[in-house]
Amino acid sequence: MEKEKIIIEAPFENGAGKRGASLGPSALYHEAWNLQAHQITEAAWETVEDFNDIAIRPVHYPFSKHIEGVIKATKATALLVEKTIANHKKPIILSGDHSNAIGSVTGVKQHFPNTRLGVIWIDAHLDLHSPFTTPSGNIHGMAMNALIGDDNIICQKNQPDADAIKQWHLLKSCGPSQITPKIQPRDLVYIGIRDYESEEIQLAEHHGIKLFRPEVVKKLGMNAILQEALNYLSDCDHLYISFDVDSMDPSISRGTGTPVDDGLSLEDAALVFKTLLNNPKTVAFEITEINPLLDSENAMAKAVVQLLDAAW
Ligand SMILES: [Mn+2]
Repeated sequence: MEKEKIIIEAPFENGAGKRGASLGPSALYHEAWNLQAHQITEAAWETVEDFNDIAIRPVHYPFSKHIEGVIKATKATALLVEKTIANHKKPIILSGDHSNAIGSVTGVKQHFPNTRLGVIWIDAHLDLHSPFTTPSGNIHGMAMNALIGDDNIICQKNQPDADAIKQWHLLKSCGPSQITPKIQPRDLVYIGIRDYESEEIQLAEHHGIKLFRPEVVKKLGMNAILQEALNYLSDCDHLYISFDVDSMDPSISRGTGTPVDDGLSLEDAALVFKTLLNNPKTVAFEITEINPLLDSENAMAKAVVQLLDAAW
């Protein structure tokens, strides 16, 4: 029998450079209500405490901005995700920015510390920067790096101070049993990648990480790509799926912090949801980076409601 789905709102957004992603989950709820997507509105919704800092104040760590908040949000999200899985439910995490994935994956690892966890990361970006390589200091671009736990010192450009490095190590080892790394690079598959810095792709190539760019998806078809990804991860006991809406083409909507041209189509995204949401190995499914402040007519949230409702 399929597990009951629980929606977890994780509103942290200070991992992004722009404001507004914390409103993504409520924008989605609003559209689910408008479109009478009852499976979504009638599901149980739980909310992680809001650790966003809305005050304009000096940034303590220029290469890991708002990491204090990221750590708090990571711990709180991990607890709720862990509890949900322990209750035999399947969490659908609607998160603000992509740094929340650190918390969700931490929660999954807390519950299954000794099993092999695979990740399918559908995104325009690799999110493989570390404080040592980041050009922006925004932690949403470091989420996967924190999970595989490779600082990429070979490509070091920045000189974070000792305190910043300590905070970064705290983030990577978050969770009561401080498991790090959370993910092995061989257990990771990217889909939709098309925008990254050289330090990130060097790290991905160094670890031989499997990745599918949109041209390949177009050529072989999303069905074949998803089957190949599942096949590649067939030795993993569980799967964590992270769907960043910027994996899709900006023609679908611009309602996200960092839209990138030539992305996945809505049909491709529908196949991702249909194939992976109810896959028996999927223990948690995250949807992230919906930013209604950057949108018009809430188009991105509408599109995501349709994707989620059709696959539910
Ligand atoms: Mn991302």
